[in-house]
Amino acid sequence: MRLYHFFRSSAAYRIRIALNLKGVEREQVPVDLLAGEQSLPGYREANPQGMVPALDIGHGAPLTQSLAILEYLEERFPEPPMLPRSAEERARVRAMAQIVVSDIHPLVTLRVMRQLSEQFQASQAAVDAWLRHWMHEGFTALEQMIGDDGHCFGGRTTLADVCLVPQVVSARHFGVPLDPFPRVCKVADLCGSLPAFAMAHPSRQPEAGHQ
Ligand SMILES: N[C@@H](CCC(=O)N[C@@H](CS)C(=O)NCC(=O)O)C(=O)O
Repeated sequence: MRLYHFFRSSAAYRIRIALNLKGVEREQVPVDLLAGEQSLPGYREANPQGMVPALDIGHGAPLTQSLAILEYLEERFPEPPMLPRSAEERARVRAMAQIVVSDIHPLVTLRVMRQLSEQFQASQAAVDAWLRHWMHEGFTALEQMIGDDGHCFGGRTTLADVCLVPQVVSARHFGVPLDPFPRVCKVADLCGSLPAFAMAHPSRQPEAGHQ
């Protein structure tokens, strides 16, 4: 498999974690988002949306959309599972994952920040406030939903942890205040220290030293 990623992309970080959890070997191909490589025609063949991640599975077009890729990995490599057994529990875990994937992350991506400043002349302070607002909204809901045992659900690693940890790492990178979210931080610290998560951290990617 070949993973197109950017070391600081939280969407790609989710896939690095899942591949590590499942013990899947892959080649990682960096796509420099700050240099605009995601928009080059060659890369759009891998991901027509011009985003990372994309996962080349050796046939057909590469898979895109991190949640679809995570579900694919779960189905293709069932052990260890990232989803609980019952339909109800799976729905609860997916709901938490989607707060991150669907409701926080799309509002705080690079292209949205750029659009705010370039098309709407938002100041850096305004863009920062926007980012803090949407992260705060999502983390407020998650703080209420997750347990206080260092995992989002059921005391074991799930898809929700795989999605939440990168978002907290991103929040810390951007200096978003996290004091109101002790449970969220506990998940980030406990899960983040597990080998599969730690090896996927942006600072552990080869490109990290060059940026
Ligand atoms: N919904 C997509 C979002 C992917 C996404 O937004 N990726 C970001 C990096 S975290 C990206 O490629 N951004 C490029 C840009 O904003 O120009 C997914 O989950 O895969």
